[in-house]
Amino acid sequence: MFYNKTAEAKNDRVPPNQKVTTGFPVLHYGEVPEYTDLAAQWSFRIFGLVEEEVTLSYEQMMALPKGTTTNDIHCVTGWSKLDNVWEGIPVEEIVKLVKVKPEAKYVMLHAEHGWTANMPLSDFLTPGNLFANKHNGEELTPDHGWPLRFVIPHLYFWKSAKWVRGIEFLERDKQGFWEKNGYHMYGDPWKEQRFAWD
Ligand SMILES: Nc1nc2c(c(=O)[nH]1)N[C@H]1C(S)=C(S)[C@@H](COP(=O)(O)O)O[C@H]1N2
Ligand SMILES: [Mo]
Repeated sequence: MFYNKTAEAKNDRVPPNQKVTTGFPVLHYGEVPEYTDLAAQWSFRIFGLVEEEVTLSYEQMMALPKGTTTNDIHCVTGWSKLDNVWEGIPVEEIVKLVKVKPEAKYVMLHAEHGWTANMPLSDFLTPGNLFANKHNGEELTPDHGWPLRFVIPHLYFWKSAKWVRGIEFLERDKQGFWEKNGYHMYGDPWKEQRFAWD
């Protein structure tokens, strides 16, 4: 391969062919959801391969123990944003609420408007993943996923579902929204797993 290594490419915090930005680009398909009454319009469902499914209200969700995580965002379209601090509900606090069946090996995250993102169960359960309501000390803005978004630091940022509304446990991997549109099933930024054929 012949290409000029940029300053970023030599930096071990920035995966190949990514450029660091200091802004916070907004990227998604479809409309930003609007809520006027979260008690009436919002719930969070944990379902699929669980002994008993659970649905949480916004209030119940926010009453769960909180934690923080930091990440470097790597968007598949080529921008990276370093040193983000996220606050929210750690993945283990949510998974505690259900008994996941042993045959579950994958997770599908469900977001507003039917948007989805898939990942292996073991990646979903990685400590540091969380359901965030805050970024860098501020409540999320609607375009960045308010009231709640997932954050999975080790994969391309498209797996970090904004406006997340549910977790479905699955036996077999299934394509989520961007995966059906040609994105990679896994999405490791260090291996440049951008598209299905990468
Ligand atoms: N619900 C939903 N979540 C989504 C997306 C989307 O289209 N819908 N796009 C993903 C992509 S491709 C990226 S890069 C990030 C962008 O998050 P940001 O707008 O907060 O930067 O959200 C991810 N989560
Ligand atoms: Mo993205």
